[in-house]
This record gives sequence, C-alpha cells and structure tokens, in this order.
Amino acid sequence: MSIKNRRDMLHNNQRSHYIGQLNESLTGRRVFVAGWVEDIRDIGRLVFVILRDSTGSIQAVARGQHLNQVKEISRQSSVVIGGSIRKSDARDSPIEIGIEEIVVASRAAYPLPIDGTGRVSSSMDKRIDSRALDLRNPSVSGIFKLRGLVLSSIRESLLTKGFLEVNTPKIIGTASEGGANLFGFDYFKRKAYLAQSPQLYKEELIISLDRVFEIGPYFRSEKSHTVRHLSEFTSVDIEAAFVDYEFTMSILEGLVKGVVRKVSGAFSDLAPLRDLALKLGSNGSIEKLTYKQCLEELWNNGEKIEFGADLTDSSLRLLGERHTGFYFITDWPTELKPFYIQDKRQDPELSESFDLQYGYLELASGGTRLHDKERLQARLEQKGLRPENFADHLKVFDWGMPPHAGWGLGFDRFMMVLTDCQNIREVVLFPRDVERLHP
Ligand code: AMO
Repeated sequence: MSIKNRRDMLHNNQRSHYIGQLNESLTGRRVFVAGWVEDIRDIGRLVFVILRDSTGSIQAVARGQHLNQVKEISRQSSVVIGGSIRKSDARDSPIEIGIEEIVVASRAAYPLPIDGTGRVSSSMDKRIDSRALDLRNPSVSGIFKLRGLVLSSIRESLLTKGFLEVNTPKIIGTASEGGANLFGFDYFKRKAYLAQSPQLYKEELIISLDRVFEIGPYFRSEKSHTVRHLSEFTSVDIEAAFVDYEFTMSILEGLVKGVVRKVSGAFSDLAPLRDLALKLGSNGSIEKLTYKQCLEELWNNGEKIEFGADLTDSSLRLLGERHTGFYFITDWPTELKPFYIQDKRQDPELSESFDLQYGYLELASGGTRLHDKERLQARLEQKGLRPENFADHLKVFDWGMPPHAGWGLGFDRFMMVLTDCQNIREVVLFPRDVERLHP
C-alpha cells in the first residue's frame, strides 16, 4: 500500500493497527500507525521517534530522506507513520518501525504548558489547566481507563441482581436532601436547583420498578477546600423495594468485592488494586461497627464524643488508623441522619442506617427508608423542613409505597481508593470546586 498524498494518509482510515496490536508476528509487514510523538532522539544519521497512541508506544526509526523532516517535528505533535515492522535492539521492545512515510497531522506548540509524558512533574492545578494534554501521560489516562472499566463492572453487578438503570432529572424544583448545599438558579422566572442526589426520585420509582439504580452527576454547594469534596461529583445510587438496610449493605459489599476482583484482574500491574484484592479476599466479610461501638473505641483512645454528636474529621482519622480497609458504621443516631431514614423500632434514638468507610474516608451512606407518609411528614417538620415543599414526593406515599432501602456511593471517592490517589481531583477529568470552573 503506498500513499498518494498527505490527505489520503490522514483522512482515509489509513491506520492499519493500534500500537498495542503490534507484535513480532508482524515482522516484515507494512503498517500504518497514528498517534503523537512522545520523544525524539537524534543521533545524527538516525532519528528515533517514540510514537504513542491510546494503546501503547513503539520506537520508529527514520533515516535517509526522512531525517530532516523528522528532526523538525515538535514533541506531542500528532502524526501518521507508514513503515515496516522489524526486529529492534531496543531494551524495552523486540520490534520497531522503519519509517517509510510520515505525515504531520498537527504540529504541537513549543514550549507546552506541561510535560505530556509526566517525566517533568507539574502541580495539580497546572495539570488540570491543561487536562487534555495531561491525559497523554499514560499513568494519568490509565486512571480514566480504569474508571471506565469500574463503571461497566458496577453496571454489570447491579444488572445481574435485577436492578434497572434509570435517569432522573438534574434540574429540580425541591431540595432532595433538605435545604442546605443547593445550587439555585433562575428557571424561566421560577427558582430551580441542581440535584444534590436522586433520593426522592429513586424512592418514588420503586413503587413500580422495584429495584433501580442510577449513575449520575450531583451538585453540592459546599465551601469545602478538601481533597475529598467537589461541587460536582458522580454517585452510584440504588433503591430497592421490600428490603431493609442489611440487605442493601450486602448488595454494596458484593459490588465492592466484585469490582475489585474484576478490575484487579484487568489491571494486574496496579499495586493498590492488588493490595485491595488481597485484603478483601482474605478476611471474609466487610467488618460492621455500630456508631456506639465507634464511640466506645474513640473513648478508649482519648477522643471523647458524646452520643448524638457527629464523628468529626479527627475521630474518623483515628478510627481509620485502627480500621485501615473497608468497614461499615451502622445504626447512627436518628437525629444525625436525613429525614427519610427509618428509626429502629426497639430504640427510636437509633436508625437503620450505615456509612461505608475506607479508613477515614466515607464512601457511601444509606439505610432503610420511612415508608409511612405520616411519619415522614412529622420527620420533615422535626427537621425544620416544610412538608408542602415536598408535596410531589409525599403524594406518592398514598399510592401503595412498599418498605424500601437503598444507598448512594460516592463514585469518585471509590476511585480514590482503587487507585490509592489522595486527592479526588486526580480521578475526575474536569473537577469543579469552589475555586475552579474551568476548563
Ligand atoms: P450522602 O450525602 O452521604 O448520601 O452522599 C453519598 C456519598 O456521596 C459522596 N459525596 C461526595 N463526593 C464528593 N464530593 C462531595 N461534595 C460529596 N458529597 C457526597 C460521599 C457520600 O458518602 N441520598 C443519600 C444516599 C442514600 O441514602 O441513598 C446521600 O446523598 O461518598
């Protein structure tokens, strides 16, 4: 196959292989590969080009008539190369491409704002300012390839358990989690909000669909400057009819274990995943501590928290030092939980609720819901919320609302655990926080 002109090479689906598909069995074959120039080494009569695409990298060698053209190409430029596969003396690859044709599709500027290979490190802020270029670093794009795989693995896990994937609105007229942390805006002369969670909708859907899940973006106007909060985050939510919080905890446990098992097989070179798989594989089920047991443990370690108070950042860190992997904190004081959480029949000060923790980090929360309309109404009032603002939601409770339970898993935080990243911004493509609205 020979190239008639530059346009043919760039636009006519000329690529014969992705780099990850090249191997020794193709020795002698003419191939066309397309990607970007990661590195160039000029040793005079030869120029070595390291070409990368989304699947890998390979050395391509220019000589003779191509030397001058190749020397001029700036790093990160996108190119198409035609050439033959041959054996290589390079240490890290048995094959290389002898360049026979090369066309520059688009020249990269020089200098670039960050090093696209990641060899020269840049601050998190500078990297996110140039995120598209940052993703040319394979260890950065690897995080997002893993993210995609985890998403599909979560879908598979929930679908096989009979959950139906749904999409609920993100532009809403009523707060789903109570009054705080809402982004409000003008909606055709009315007040509207960005959804904080799909809470009310997912509960309404189970009266007919029985088991639903949603993976979507949610919005919280929190002035937090932390490594675990964003204004826009992705959540995996489930809701199921005729079950309680124990059942939904077991669904979450099965999901976490299944995902870790599946992705640690696919990304077997990723050390944090291997460690997680080992941890989860060896100790049977995920540990459950009640809120009261946590208080006791904290008291014994000098952190005096009274019953009814929330667990502070420092107390969660203390617990996290003692419970380094996944664990549930269950049976929280009813006061601390949102209006829709069911209290325990025997002990109404406590609720049928849980958080899933990884060390100090809260990953998910959930519980059995109140399904009795009057009790729900009373709870709204106790929390200082106006039942009339929830009329659309409350009326569904007149239509045969079954007992139900569910949870919401902070997907970005789960990704932090799987990748061992300490900052949520590492695992979100274009993070949004108090400071950042671009790119
Ligand atoms: P909750 O408010 O605890 O529960 O949120 C569920 C999970 O979402 C994640 N999360 C966040 N992640 C990043 N940035 C944020 N600002 C942020 N806020 C929350 C956390 C948290 O555990 N409706 C309930 C769930 C339910 O009961 O079904 C809810 O939204 O990992």
